[in-house]
Amino acid sequence: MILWRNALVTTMDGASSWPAVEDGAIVTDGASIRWVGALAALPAELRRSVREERDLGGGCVTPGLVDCHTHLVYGGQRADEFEMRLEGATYESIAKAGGGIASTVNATRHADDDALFAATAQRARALSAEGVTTLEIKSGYGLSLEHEARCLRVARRVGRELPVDVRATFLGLHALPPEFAGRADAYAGAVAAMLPALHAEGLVDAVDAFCERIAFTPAQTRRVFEAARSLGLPVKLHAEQLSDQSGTQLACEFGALSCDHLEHLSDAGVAAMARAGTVAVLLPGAFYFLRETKLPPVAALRAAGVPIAVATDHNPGSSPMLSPLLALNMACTLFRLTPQEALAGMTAHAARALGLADRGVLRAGARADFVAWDVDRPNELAYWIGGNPRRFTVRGGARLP
Ligand code: DI6
Ligand code: FE
Repeated sequence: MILWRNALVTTMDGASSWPAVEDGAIVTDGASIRWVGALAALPAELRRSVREERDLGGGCVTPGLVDCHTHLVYGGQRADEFEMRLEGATYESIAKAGGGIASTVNATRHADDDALFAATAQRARALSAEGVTTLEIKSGYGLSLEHEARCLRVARRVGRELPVDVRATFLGLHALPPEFAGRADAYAGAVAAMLPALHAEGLVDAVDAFCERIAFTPAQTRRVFEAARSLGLPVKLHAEQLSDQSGTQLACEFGALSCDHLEHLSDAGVAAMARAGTVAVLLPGAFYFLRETKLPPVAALRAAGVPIAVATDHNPGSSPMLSPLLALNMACTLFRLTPQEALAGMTAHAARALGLADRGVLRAGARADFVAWDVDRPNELAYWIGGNPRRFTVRGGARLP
């Protein structure tokens, strides 16, 4: 067993865990946490089993960050589209004119496996450099069985070759590929039909869809969700981002792990989430980058007791964000989350949004994933704009180089 000592330890395990255990310590046993608390309260018997002591450096320790919503696998980038938007084009008008997601699909299909992996790994390294230890990665820029499988294999390879745990999400219902132009219903059927093979190859941990007027209808989404349910796969949804489609209520009918974006969420949608125990994933990067003005209903979500998560939504079109700490800051400045809520949103609640009960908090029995930060108080993680105070990361009980 290893005793990690000399830090303010913020466990994120319940509301009273904020801000921190002064002079805190963590005892790890292999990949798991055996004990967390104030060093002075460490039971003598446990102390005797400690073989090694490590210094956390006197700053703050938090759970490893969980980025529960990213679109990390894609070819190319969309800086030209950013320029076009600055000249007056809108995200929706670009998408309708065949740019937007479609241009990334083209670049992704033309990138070879190694190039796709290299680009994705570089982005994953940026997230991990700011303390991310668990990462969700969606497909959604392949849009055919062959290319969606390639994207999901790249996601799995990131999990094997980089020091992050990856959850892979199939987002086949992201945009209409050119070969299905004008045939969205047929494409929804084709996406549902892709699932068994992807699942059989072990490439899918969850199924997502983009339910929006510029994307897919609730009926098309339902078709894919039914295919997911028949395979026992959990679902989540890009819901009410640009308009209210009541996709949230549909997703909650399927017991969705999370509904994400939610700027246009209605009271009925909030109530459905509360009933289903679905996590609300807020994505301030996309709100910021698209210069949205309609805020997600944070007060209503809070009042209903819906757990709120925060993620980068990294993608080339609406959130080219590679900083989880900046997402925390934006969740506070733009959405008025408290720093405690923001950090819970990228730890405990983000883990729940991925269906992972063994992480996101520091407690006995949880995975020993934590970050030592060079800050005095945990609220600083949501305070600084830029700069990276990460000192080191411990993942599965081992300090990363
Ligand atoms: N919502 C988004 O904001 C991203 N995907 C989605 O479903 C945008 C993806 C892109 O523009 O490439
Ligand atoms: Fe997204």
